[in-house]
Amino acid sequence: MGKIIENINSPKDIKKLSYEELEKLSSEIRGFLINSVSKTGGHLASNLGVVELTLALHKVFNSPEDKMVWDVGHQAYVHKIITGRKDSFSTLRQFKGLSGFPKCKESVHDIFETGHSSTSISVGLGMAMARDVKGEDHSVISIIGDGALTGGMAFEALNHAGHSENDFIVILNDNEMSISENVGGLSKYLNKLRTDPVYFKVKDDVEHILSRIPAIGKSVVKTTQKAKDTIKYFFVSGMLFEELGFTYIGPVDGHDIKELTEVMKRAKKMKGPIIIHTITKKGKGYKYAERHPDKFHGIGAFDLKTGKKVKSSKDKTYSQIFGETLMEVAEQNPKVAAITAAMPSGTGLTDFANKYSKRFFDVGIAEQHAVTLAGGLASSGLRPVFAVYSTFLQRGYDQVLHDVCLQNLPVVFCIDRAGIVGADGETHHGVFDISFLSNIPNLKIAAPKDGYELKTMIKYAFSQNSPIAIRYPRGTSNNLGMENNDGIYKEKAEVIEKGKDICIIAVGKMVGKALEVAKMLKEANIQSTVINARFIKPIDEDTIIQNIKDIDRIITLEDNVRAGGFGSQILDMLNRNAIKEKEVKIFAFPDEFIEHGETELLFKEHGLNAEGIYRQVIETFKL
Ligand SMILES: Cc1ncc(C[n+]2csc(CCOP(=O)(O)OP(=O)(O)O)c2C)c(N)n1
Repeated sequence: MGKIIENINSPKDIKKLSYEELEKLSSEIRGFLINSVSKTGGHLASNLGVVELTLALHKVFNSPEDKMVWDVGHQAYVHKIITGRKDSFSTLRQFKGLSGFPKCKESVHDIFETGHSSTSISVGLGMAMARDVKGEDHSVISIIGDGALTGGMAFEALNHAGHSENDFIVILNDNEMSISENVGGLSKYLNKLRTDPVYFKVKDDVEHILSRIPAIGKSVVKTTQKAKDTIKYFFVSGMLFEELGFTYIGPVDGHDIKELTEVMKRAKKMKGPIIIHTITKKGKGYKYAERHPDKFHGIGAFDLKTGKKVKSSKDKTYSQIFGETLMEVAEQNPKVAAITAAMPSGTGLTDFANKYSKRFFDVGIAEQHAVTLAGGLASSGLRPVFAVYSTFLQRGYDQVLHDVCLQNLPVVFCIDRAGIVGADGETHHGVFDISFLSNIPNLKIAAPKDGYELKTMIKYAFSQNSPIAIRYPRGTSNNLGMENNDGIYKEKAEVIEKGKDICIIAVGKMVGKALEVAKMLKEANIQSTVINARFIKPIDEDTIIQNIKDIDRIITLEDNVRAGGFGSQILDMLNRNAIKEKEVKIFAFPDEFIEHGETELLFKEHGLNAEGIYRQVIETFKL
């Protein structure tokens, strides 16, 4: 017998299948996912956990008329497989290939774009409200994980939705995991719902339940006894979601397609906001992912048989260097505390969390809270560092400004994954932080050219008594071999090479590229001055002005967008200092969202690789 998956090209193909066939399809999809992601890399564990859930959704609801909104969107692979994209999976997360997140341009079944967490309830409620304003008739279902539910936006939306009259379904996919183990009071509460027998008690108030089901309500109430047998999920008075105004259904076994389907069918007919609490296992069906769901949350290509990563570099990542340096700093200073928003391992904080558990705070996916918490800690004499990916700090912008910088509090922001991040794409590139942080008074911003410099910058940061951000990229640190970093404590730029024809001023990772460009120029008999800015704020004006005095051509290199970036600040510096008659060319990412793909490829695509920069320098300056 052929495989069922081979004939699945649209949600219509799911509807015809029996429960037994759907179960068989679930295991085929798991096989497909494991095999495919082992080659391309991707978010494996989360997707293995939602196979039955996604099949049940597409069996009961009619996408795209009914709207399915995936939170974060990293778990939408099964949805992609079912909605006609199975054959593109070999291109997953590659340049011009299938995105790892919902993308409207890919399919009519992807109805809202995501990548950052905790947005789905707001989006879904908005869609339900729009439907009702327009007098349309369809379902809206938001699918949110227990990790994503720790985000403030999700609470704000629950609070609003619970008191709206709109029919709207939230499916809570509870696997007890964020990337790492989930944290917080809500997580404990969900655990109680899952395991405490009190909550399993069948409430006698069947009439109440049934009255919420229009059309069939009254007649079924008459056969209460029968209904008691068929309706297994009941409202528990006094429980959180009910108090908020939701009808709670659960907990439901998220791997039992029949059970899921029945519950969804019922929810589809019910009025008002409904929350279905499903219990799933992250990584289900692949033993390595079940054992280490955190490692298989997002993984590069791996060996199917051993579960081991195919590419593993011996060089240290910037995150590791951050983690190690923080251990040194924390050992000497008991006031140093570390905060993460659900990313302890990604940001390099695992050792700190183990050794200094009292001064380590995982706040859940709550970047806004994390920043203000840091403000509170700092105002009370601790020395907090918030280690966060650049893209997720976007969530905490006002908090950085209002709760930290306004009061000049000594919070260290270690901004990981700054610049281009590669396969996660548009929603994850950290190409805005220079722009959105540079305009905040009191905040200093530094960017190391390599891992060695990062180490010194972290130590310098803790010697300051004001807020400071250090931005560094994803991946391994390319130690450039210049190990005299004394200038960092004086906030000085570093002049690496001196030449008369052109001055290259670069920040962070781009210093490596500046050196490559300088080498290529030298081969063409063009001599470069190369300056590693080190500080984006305050810019070391003295060093830069001194070194551009006799050079007419300047280029700036950054892995940030052009608007409000480092280059525009150099122009501003020239303007403020009334320095005229210099020809300046800014190399930065354009005013557009950068798609997904391998990092170096994206640099090349935007003319920001060494060859591209060299070529444009020759053209621009007619050298
Ligand atoms: C604002 C924001 N912060 C952090 C992340 C990184 N992140 C991606 S998925 C995830 C965990 C999500 O957990 P959950 O919602 O339970 O989904 P699961 O993967 O367990 O299915 C985190 C922290 C993010 N996407 N968005």
